[in-house]
Amino acid sequence: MYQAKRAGGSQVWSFGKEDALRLSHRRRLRADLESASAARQFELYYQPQLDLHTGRIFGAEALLRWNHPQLGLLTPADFLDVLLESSAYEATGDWLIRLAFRQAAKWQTENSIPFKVAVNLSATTIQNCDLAALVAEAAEAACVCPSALDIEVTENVVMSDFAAASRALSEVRRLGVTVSLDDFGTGYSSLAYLTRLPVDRIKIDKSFVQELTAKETCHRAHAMVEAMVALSRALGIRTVAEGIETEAQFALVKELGCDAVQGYLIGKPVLAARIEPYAKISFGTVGA
Ligand code: G
Ligand code: MN
Repeated sequence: MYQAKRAGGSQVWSFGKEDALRLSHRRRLRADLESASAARQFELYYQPQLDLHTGRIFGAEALLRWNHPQLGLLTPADFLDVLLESSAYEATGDWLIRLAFRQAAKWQTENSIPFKVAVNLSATTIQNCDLAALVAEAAEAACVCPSALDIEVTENVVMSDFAAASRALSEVRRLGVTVSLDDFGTGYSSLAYLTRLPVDRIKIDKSFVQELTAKETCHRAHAMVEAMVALSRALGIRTVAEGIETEAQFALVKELGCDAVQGYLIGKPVLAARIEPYAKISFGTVGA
């Protein structure tokens, strides 16, 4: 029934072998999630973010991974829908925010430079808790300034309750936290809300970056990225290009005026211990 509804409604869906497999896989993940946090199977991987004006790594995005004992390392794409329905503690913004601040504090102290950690928050976290109180308390506990945190939200998260999301995000921005709009251009992308939303950066989705270097789509993607950069600049918002995998993509987004980049070319998501050297090096030569 749900499958038929998802397909637009007013139609018939016959339940087959594949549906049974999909459902039993979901049921298994849901059951395994119950013990995953107690067993400390959740981990944060960090992917470096490079400032194109200074050539320095200024921070990293924290990405959730589930180290499943039988299925191996799972990314949110494999389990996020199940996780959002469950009460697994690690998935909550609370755990993410505290860990991000502790990690940022550690990097800042070791390297004596400002270093930001970005976290991806769900609609539930933004709407159902006192985000500003949580952020203030977690920053203090980690002995670090709230500005060490960047909160990434998708357009869909914002649009699910625009008023609640913009209120919560305005409050944390007053503390010094920055806000990034993730996967920009793939969700609702209403230009009207962009002017009203309290954001500091937009993250240009990796699909646009990939299209920049594909023959059939490069002209269209070029125009899209150029327009996103121009619009952001006019609104005082910075741009981060995601999913940079090649030198050609790096050169193009730099030429188009993006402020920062993230992607496999700069660095893959890695465990905290393996990202430490990034904080010390300058990327003046990448794409030069
Ligand atoms: O939704 P968001 O853009 O935050 O998704 C980040 C995901 O994209 C992560 O799971 C990460 O592993 C993946 N990712 C990061 N850099 C690259 C890249 O250069 N290319 C591709 N294809 N995926 C990437
Ligand atoms: Mn993100």
